[in-house]
Amino acid sequence: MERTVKHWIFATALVCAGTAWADVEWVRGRVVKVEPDKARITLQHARIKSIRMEAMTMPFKVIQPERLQGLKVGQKVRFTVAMQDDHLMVDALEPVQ
Ligand SMILES: [Cu+2]
Repeated sequence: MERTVKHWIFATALVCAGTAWADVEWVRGRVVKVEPDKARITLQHARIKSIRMEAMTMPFKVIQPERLQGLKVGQKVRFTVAMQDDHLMVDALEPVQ
């Protein structure tokens, strides 16, 4: 858990430092935990090139919590990330086959 939090802080710091944020990048992931009441989802995600984040499992806040409806643990998804209030957040999120 602590390691996950460190990844989170590191990623946020990277983005705040001015990492290029050009194209929207769809990232592949798998649902580890869904917490709609906290607008949060934990994803095991592939590398996110745009923010130079390696593949890992970490929690994300979700801009639109309604996107979490119907998601199940173990489900494969694709998602995009965006900065909101200085936090890295999941923007679009959808199941994939
Ligand atoms: Cu990550």
